[in-house]
Amino acid sequence: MIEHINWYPGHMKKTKELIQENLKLVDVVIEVIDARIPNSSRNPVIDELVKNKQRIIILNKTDLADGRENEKWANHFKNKGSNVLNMNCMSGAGVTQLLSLLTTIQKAKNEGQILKRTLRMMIVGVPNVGKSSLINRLTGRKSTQVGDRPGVTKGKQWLTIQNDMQLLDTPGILWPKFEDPNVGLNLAFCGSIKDEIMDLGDLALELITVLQANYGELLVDRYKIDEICETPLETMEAIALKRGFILSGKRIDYERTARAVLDEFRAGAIGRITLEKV
Ligand SMILES: Nc1nc2c(ncn2[C@@H]2O[C@H](COP(=O)(O)OP(=O)(O)O)[C@@H](O)[C@H]2O)c(=O)[nH]1
Ligand SMILES: [Mg+2]
Repeated sequence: MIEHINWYPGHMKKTKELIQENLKLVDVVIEVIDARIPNSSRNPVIDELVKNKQRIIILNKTDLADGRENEKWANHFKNKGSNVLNMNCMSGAGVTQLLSLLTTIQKAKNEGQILKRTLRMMIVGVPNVGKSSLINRLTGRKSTQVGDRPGVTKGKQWLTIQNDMQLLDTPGILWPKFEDPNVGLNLAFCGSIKDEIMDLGDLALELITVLQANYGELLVDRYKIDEICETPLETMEAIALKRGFILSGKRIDYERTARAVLDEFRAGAIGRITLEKV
């Protein structure tokens, strides 16, 4: 299903150039990824794009992901030599740590300099990982629209975070990886790919397949089903029956069931789930 999606390869070159333009202006790149899918939500050419810049990886939406897996992922990135911080933009947990890391970086940058220079940064990431939410957290303003907007604006504005620290107002929207169908599915589960271009029933079935293999008890608890069924389709039907998602003629309303499972997964209502293990 997902292989047939036309990702926006036509815009890729353009996006890359736009981000590169903006990157020239900053000292630090803050790369936001989704803690539920830390691998799939990384841009494949981010390393090449960022090259010599200092980078901080933000593992966001940690409230929706498995706590133990959050720690494992953070250690994984640390071991690879990256600055990494766990974040929850809904509660603000992690923001203080980010500010103190930025202060450390700023001090190092100005070490031995007569003129103290402003530390400038930019937030980048694939759609829906929480870039705008993080900008709002850092600036304490509601100026950045939360929700998806493509591209990087030309009329740049610098928002002051604190003394001699500035943030580019618009996040750099990176394209997701697209070569691996599993990556596509993960991004779709987490809402980084528009639902309109997929069959929701198929998508929910794929999600149930992953959930029942790894988080079966959570599904049983959430939907009060007796047990995980042999096939994901049967599990989906059991969920539909429990919820009363039945159409006239006693037909199962697959679409409504699919919508419910996807919405509830995305909202964290099924539980704290990490889809990608280290
Ligand atoms: N649960 C949870 N939701 C978040 C978090 N950060 C952002 N969101 C939500 O994720 C959605 C996308 O956020 P947004 O900031 O617009 O992402 P962007 O596309 O990367 O700019 C919004 O509904 C946010 O409220 C987080 O840490 N936890
Ligand atoms: Mg945004």
